[in-house]
Amino acid sequence: MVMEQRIQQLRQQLQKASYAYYVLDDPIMEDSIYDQLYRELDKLEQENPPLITPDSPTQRVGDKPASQFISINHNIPLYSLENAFNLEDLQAWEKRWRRYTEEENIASVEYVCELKIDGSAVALTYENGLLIRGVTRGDGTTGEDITQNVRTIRSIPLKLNLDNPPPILEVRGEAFLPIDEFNRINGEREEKEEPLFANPRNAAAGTLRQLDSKIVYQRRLQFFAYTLHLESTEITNQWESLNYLQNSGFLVNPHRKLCRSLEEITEYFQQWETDRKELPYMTDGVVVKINDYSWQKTLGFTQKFPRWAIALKYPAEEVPTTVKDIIVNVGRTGAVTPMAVMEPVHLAGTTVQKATLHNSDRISQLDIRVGDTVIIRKAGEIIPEVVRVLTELRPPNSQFYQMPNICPECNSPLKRPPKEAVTRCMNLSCGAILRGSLVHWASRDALDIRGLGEKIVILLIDNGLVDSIVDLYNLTSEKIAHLERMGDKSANNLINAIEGSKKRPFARVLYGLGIRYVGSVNANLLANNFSSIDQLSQASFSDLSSVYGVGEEIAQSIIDWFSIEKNCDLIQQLKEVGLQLETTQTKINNVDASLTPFSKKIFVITGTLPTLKRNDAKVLIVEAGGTVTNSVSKKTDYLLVGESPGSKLTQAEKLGITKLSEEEFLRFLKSE
Ligand code: 1X8
Repeated sequence: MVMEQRIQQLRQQLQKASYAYYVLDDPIMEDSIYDQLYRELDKLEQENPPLITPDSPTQRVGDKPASQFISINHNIPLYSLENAFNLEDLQAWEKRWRRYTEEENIASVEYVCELKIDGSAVALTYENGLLIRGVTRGDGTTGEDITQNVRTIRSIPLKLNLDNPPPILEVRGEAFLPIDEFNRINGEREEKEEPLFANPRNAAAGTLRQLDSKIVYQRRLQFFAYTLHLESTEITNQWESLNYLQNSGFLVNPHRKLCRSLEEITEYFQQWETDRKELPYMTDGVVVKINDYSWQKTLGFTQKFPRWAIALKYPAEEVPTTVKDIIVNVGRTGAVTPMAVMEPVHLAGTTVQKATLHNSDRISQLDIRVGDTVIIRKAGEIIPEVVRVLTELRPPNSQFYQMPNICPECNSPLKRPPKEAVTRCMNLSCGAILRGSLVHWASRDALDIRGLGEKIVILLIDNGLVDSIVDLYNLTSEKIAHLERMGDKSANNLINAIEGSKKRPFARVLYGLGIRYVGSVNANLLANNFSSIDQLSQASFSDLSSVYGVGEEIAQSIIDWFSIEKNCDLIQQLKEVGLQLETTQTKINNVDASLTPFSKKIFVITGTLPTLKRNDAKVLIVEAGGTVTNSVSKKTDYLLVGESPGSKLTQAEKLGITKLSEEEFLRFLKSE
């Protein structure tokens, strides 16, 4: 074969394989074969430099680093999008654009919904089908020429896959780093003790502005195309333009949807609120565009935004802020938790100013200091945590933080048991432990004493009225009515609420005691298996750990708890004031738990239940004599399925396990 032909053939084969791999995500060639063909092409080209063309697969990496980037004016500005945070914002947007149009017959408007990729916007220009330029968004009017770098992105075609390419075609899209790739890069940087990137978006933006395209090539950026600018075409709407981009060889996000109403948009938005967590790249919202180009033209732009599009954002789950102070909090178990006090920021729908640092190991790992800029994240539902310190922004002369070695509450020495991560105050009379124990005792899932929150607990302790849980039951309205912000009415209500707590079943009391590892589910398990506190206190390690669901750790913790005299005294006193310390049979509508349909049944829960919190569902199951486990196996009897179920559903279906919706589950519970 003539050499020129072989070169052509190699290029085509490599191009096709690369497209299959990076765009279609459906490889057609072994890596080793690709490498072999690539080397052959590279060699032929090196031997015949005049035959090298810019669209050759070997030409993705430039041979020398740029010394600087050149500013380029965008032919068409890159607008940013107006943000909406909820349905009302979306409705307001719709009202606004409708007012802009004269036509009456706009009932049949179409919207295109696309995922909003959390990356860096890039504009690409193709001349006669060849990529000639890539420019950053910059300020929207002027950006930087990063052509060398965008050429390294394998999902950007160097040559369009069109038979008759237009003289000029402009594409906008988002360059981004897949989460895996981001982690890999940060892992390497950590090893080399280089500063870490705060998130994939910063990493992508930083990478695009790398002067050395070899480094960019190693960082495997990707690109989703989402806007097409093309003169004189048959394309009349956004939906068609996305398909055109896809056919031209671009990676276009597959999760797009044509919607005909705000309800459909809301549904798409809500679906992706959970599903986006499974995506291999970061998204921060949904972009809604009016489909029809003629409508877009009619509506035009404001100073800043297109009127025909809006970004519906998901609440931020990771945000930066600065550390004003580092304090320690002593919990009801004596566990000392270091906390960062920060400049208040908006995070996942609330304003936060404290974040947990977990323990002293974590502090050393983070090397967090007062004055640092940090990234915080909502962990689960409750307290945010510090994920990362941006050491490159650290002010000079900052001090390494060391955990105190005496309790900030009671000045007794703190201890860290050899194998544990947690530092503890060992003083059982520590004020923080008393305060925490009382708040926990009164909490909803425990004795549910309405009106007894942290503030009132502190008030009672400070006034010398309460020094133990049992003291609550010796309070009278007369003793408390004179306290600050109290008054006769609140005093009476509180006393009644405390009195009412005597009716709570044994399992709740057990949970309220705050024994380590005895959460509400375990408390129910224990109460179902040991009919009184006396039985429980006398149970041996093997009695305890043989209860299904009670592990050795829990068993040991219970034994330890009862070995403390003060705790046994407390139980005695609680009995005397009239709390329920034995099972009056755990009953659901007066049925013995061992006879309910769920007795001894093993449940797994998946997805979000429409009304019940997951923990409430667990308690209901356990109260009915069942057990809840985390993973589906042959032993599982029922799968309780909520919205957006995970892989557990697939697994359960494979094993033929009975599925229950929340409604069916509740009906079942009631019917027996
Ligand atoms: C920004 C983004 C858009 C899209 C996805 N991700 C983004 N970050 C999209 O349209 N699919 S549009 C856009 C903009 O116009 N500023």
